[in-house]
Amino acid sequence: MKDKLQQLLEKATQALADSNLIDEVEALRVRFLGRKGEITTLLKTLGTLPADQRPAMGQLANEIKEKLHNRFEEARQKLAQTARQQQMASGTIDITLPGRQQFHGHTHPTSLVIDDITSIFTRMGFNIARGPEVELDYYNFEALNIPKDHPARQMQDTFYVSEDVVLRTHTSPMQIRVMEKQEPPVFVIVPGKVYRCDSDLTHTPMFHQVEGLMVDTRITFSDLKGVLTDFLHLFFNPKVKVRFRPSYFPFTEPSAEVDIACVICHGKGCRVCSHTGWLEILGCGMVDPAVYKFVNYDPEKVSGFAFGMGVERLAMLRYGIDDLRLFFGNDIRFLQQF
Ligand code: 2U9
Repeated sequence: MKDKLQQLLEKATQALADSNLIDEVEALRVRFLGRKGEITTLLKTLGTLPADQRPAMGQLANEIKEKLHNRFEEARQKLAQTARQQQMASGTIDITLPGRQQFHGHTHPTSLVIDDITSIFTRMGFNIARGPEVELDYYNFEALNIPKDHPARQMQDTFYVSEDVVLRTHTSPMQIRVMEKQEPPVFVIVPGKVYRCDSDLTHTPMFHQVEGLMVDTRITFSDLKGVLTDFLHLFFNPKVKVRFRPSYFPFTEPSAEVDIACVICHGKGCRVCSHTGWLEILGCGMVDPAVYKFVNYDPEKVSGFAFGMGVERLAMLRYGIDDLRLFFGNDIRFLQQF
């Protein structure tokens, strides 16, 4: 066995000397030292030797294995170093090449506008509330004074999850949830995603809204006009003309829509304002007393106003974006501009 071990050592050393590729060295290591390698196989017969010879032979075998292991490692390192040197000398690594460019993310214009709106209202003293996008019919419609036969509930507008669960069509259900939990005064704004079964050039099935609610004793329509006029002056510019037009919503009475003088033509009339000189910006009104009944507020004691606005529309007017689809394309060339 001693002779066989010596022969294997010599055979392996010779083979190693003849190979000058890393892969060859690895193959040799497996051939001699691997689990089924020649030396390993020989050592398995150690048990057949007379007991008094086994310790000395075991020791010799270990010495030879270690010696070989070191030789393989040495050869591998030497070849790796030579390969590296050759690669550097042949210039395949160009250390003057600029590194890969890092792409930074950009805040989406929708988020920028939501941040701006919420910042204006929080500075006025409003709190921010967020809530579920999958809502009970009760919170999305019933408690907002939208009865079962109201047009806003028809299938073409609402994504129904089941008979009494919907994707919220506005963020208003969250204001109901806030009032259920809290006594007046309530100063809250609710930004978030809303869903409507509607899709064309100017409508997407999901869009963003910011809605607001101010309820306390003695809140009047003057408060509504003051807060919303201040908001529009802060969001667009301090000089922009604002007008209130009567309107109708099931959850507010009286209701109004608010226009600003067209930011493109400044009232002269253009394509963006359909030649009216005005742009519709938000809807609002005094909360209908019927709504207070659902949250156990006493309409004789409290009053308040609510408003809602579409974020994408505001972002289009602020940044002069003329195609709604750009908001949902995730094109980095578009997003990088904000
Ligand atoms: C409660 C009571 C009343 C929220 C309101 C509007 C008017 C409105 C639209 C603007 C453009 C929706 O995104 S849009 O299509 N919203 O016109 N929203 S009043 O009224 C409320 C909300 C909650 C409890």
